[in-house]
Amino acid sequence: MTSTPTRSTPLNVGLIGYGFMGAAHSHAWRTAHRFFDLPATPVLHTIAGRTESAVADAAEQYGFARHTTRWLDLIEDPEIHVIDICTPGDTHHEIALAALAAGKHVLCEKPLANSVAESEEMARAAADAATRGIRSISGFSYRRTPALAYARQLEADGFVGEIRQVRAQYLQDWLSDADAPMTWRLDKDKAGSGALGDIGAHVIDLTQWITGTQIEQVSGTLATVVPTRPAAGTAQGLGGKGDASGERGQVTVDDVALFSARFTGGVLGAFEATRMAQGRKNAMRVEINGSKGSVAFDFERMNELEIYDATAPAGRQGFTRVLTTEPEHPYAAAWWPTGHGLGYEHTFTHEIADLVRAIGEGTDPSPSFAEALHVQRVLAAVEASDADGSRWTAVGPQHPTTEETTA
Ligand code: SOE
Repeated sequence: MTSTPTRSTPLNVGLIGYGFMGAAHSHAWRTAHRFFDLPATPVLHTIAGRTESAVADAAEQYGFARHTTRWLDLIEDPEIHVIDICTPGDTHHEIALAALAAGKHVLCEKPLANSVAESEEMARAAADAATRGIRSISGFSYRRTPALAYARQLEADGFVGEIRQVRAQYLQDWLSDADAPMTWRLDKDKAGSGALGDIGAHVIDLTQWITGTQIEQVSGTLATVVPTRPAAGTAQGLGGKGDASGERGQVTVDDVALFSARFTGGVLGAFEATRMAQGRKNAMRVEINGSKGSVAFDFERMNELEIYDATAPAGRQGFTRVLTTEPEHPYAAAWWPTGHGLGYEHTFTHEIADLVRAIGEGTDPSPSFAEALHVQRVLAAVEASDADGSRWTAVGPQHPTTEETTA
């Protein structure tokens, strides 16, 4: 897009990958401009995927006008303005560099890549592209959960006071069954790491974002609870059935990650990421304790934020359950009357609305690739700490914080 975009300006989207994230992002690209006043209208231009029959079905199901099995077609297509990367982490680096070099805006799913070195190169390329008006954002979509965006506002407004402690868990159970089959998320070459990078990355990003500080040191332990699994049969992203061969593949990533973190200023955080928490389906939990109060969130109750005001009269102190569906809460005014909650898919719609707005306004959206690079550094430090007997391990250089833009 060259001229100043207007609501009717088409923003042609090329999406790569048709799994769980491809579905969630496609829904968001179809929906964002219908609920938010945006400077352009996303157009589902082309979807790319490895298997002709599967990507043809996805194009039909998701609403893309075209499909291809060659992702470079999207990079080479002058009509496409945005590349949305919804593939496993081992492909992010190559696709993002090619897209940025071709002058395409980029949305890249998390984690940014499978290594610090790849992430550093992506962050450099994104910073350079930004000087040419090319926008990039990393897909830590949970920041756009109204309750979590509200928690960040409360923290920024001083509600919790001086931060005393951070506590974060991301609990899933889809791999508790030892016969749940192999998928790409269990292959280090594809995924980079297991629960640590897939779901631990979310709570690393969220706690840094909400507190406005960064993790400087970690001490971590990783475990692979189920070392082999039935070879992938119909296995998709988060489940499916193994094939009937009886073959079992080697799991090369962690099932459980536990780590302590020291934030800027010495605040300690306790982190847990696991796919073994039988009964916890998507319990992503963050609690920030401060000198004046606390905020606590559980994604399984995603329309609620628990707040504790330690400055309230002693007789009236206690956790309050705030239903974050009021017009005053971030993003909520775009949707339904008070009390009518939102879902997981809304976080992606908010993320894409903010990206489209940033492209139209010529600003850099957050989280940037630089912020995502710091998450990658934390992941690598946890792995290094685990390999070194869980010693405290320095994370490495900090990134310049960027102001959050929310709708
Ligand atoms: C699988 O653990 C997964 O799909 C993650 O990859 C997503 O980032 C998270 O939003 C839901 O769970």
